[in-house]
Amino acid sequence: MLVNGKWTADWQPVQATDAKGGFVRQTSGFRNWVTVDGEAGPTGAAGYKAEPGRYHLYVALICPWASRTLIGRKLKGLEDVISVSVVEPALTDFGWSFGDFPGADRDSVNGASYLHEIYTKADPTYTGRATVPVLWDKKTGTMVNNESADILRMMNSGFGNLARNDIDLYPEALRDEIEALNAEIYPALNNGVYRAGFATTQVAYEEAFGDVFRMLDTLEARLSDGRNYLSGDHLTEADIRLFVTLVRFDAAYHGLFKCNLRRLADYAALSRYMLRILDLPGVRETVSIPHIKHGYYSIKALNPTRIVPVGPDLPGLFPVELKRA
Ligand SMILES: N[C@@H](CCC(=O)N[C@@H](CS)C(=O)NCC(=O)O)C(=O)O
Repeated sequence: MLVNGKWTADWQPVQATDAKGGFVRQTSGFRNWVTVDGEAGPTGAAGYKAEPGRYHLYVALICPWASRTLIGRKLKGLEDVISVSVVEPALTDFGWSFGDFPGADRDSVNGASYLHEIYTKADPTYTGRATVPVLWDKKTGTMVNNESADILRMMNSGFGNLARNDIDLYPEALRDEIEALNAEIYPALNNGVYRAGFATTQVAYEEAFGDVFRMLDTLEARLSDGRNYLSGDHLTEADIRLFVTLVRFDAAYHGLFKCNLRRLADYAALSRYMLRILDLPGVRETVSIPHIKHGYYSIKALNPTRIVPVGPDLPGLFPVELKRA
């Protein structure tokens, strides 16, 4: 991580832990908003007006939080408005890097080798982890926001007529329900799998494991009444936030993070729901199982040999055939 703008050598993938050995995720440091007129958003300062070609998104395809924003960009038709750079799937000792892994990019905007350089360009004394996603302003040469929940919301409504407005991921009438879903699904499932994977005590692991599967059971029951999405027939941000975890579940969380009571494939309604969202226009292009597997299985603390598993076979998502001997 960065301490006063300097990269520290004792980088730890397991991040911070609480008194019980549970994983604690860092809060985001840049919270400005892109708005139609450049006024300040719910947090942060004014000055980030929606303009075509002005903003750039730094993402990792392994990362579920970054993937929320990639999906938002596709669904809202913002591909020509916001450019993207994809980092290498494996976290290095210097954090996220730019390189030549298939599907990864070099940094065409700032010419950086590592993502932390982008953070210190925005704030030379930055202290914190250099996380993705990052929304970057090419005009003023600084970071607008590094919190995926904010970025997804500003993609939904901050770009005015530059975005498709026939899709509303945060409709007024569903806001209370969306907030309630997010408040349940984030700690128990989106972050729950990380709490299981990065737990440093048996107690913390088992607590997270229980949260993950109780939440999956609850969601399976909710989706078993024939509805297409969490709130019925209207796709919302809550669906995107759930999807990014489901699509990684069998490839990464079931094995590496020891969330192995059941596979996503064992949940019929959740599996259909995941494939339904995967098939929405543009969404499949945001999902890379090779990045996801290489990324997660390169976490040395959890997988010292860094061997990437060949399976599982994921029909409709990433079919794997056994090679002939
Ligand atoms: N609050 C952030 C969390 C993002 C986050 O934790 N990203 C991870 C990848 S999934 C990261 O970049 N980790 C690098 C590190 O911790 O050094 C968000 O939702 O945008």
